[in-house]
Amino acid sequence: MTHIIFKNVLATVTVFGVLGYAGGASAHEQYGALGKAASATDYYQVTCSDDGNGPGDHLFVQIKDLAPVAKPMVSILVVNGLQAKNATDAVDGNATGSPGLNIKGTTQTYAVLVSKTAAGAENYFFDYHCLTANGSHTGTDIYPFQNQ
Ligand SMILES: [Ca+2]
Repeated sequence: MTHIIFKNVLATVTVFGVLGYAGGASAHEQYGALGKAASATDYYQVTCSDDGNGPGDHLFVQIKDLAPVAKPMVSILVVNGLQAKNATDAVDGNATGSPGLNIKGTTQTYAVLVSKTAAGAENYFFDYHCLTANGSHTGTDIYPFQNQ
């Protein structure tokens, strides 16, 4: 069982890697770990900029709960200005991530927080992409603020 799950995680990582390469853009993929405390929260800032494709209009994110398969469910929360959106990966250790989130920005700076529902260490992966109004990829940078 563990072997099968591990293979699924590897397959997923491979698919993301191929897509990132085919897109020709630098990888906008973040791996992280949350510690045992139920309150553990990782906090990133993502900034969008015009890299020649146009100014950022919205941020796309999607999170995946990676092995170990454990009780906590992992969620991602994105805040921009006065709005916030949240998504949770409902099934740990499978090939499917959370629903994708699109957050329209009133500024070019997004707070991205990863948390979980219970005590127990967890690993996760999320991808994040600044997109223009017509959906083109544009300048995207990430800064880790807090790693718990
Ligand atoms: Ca999953």
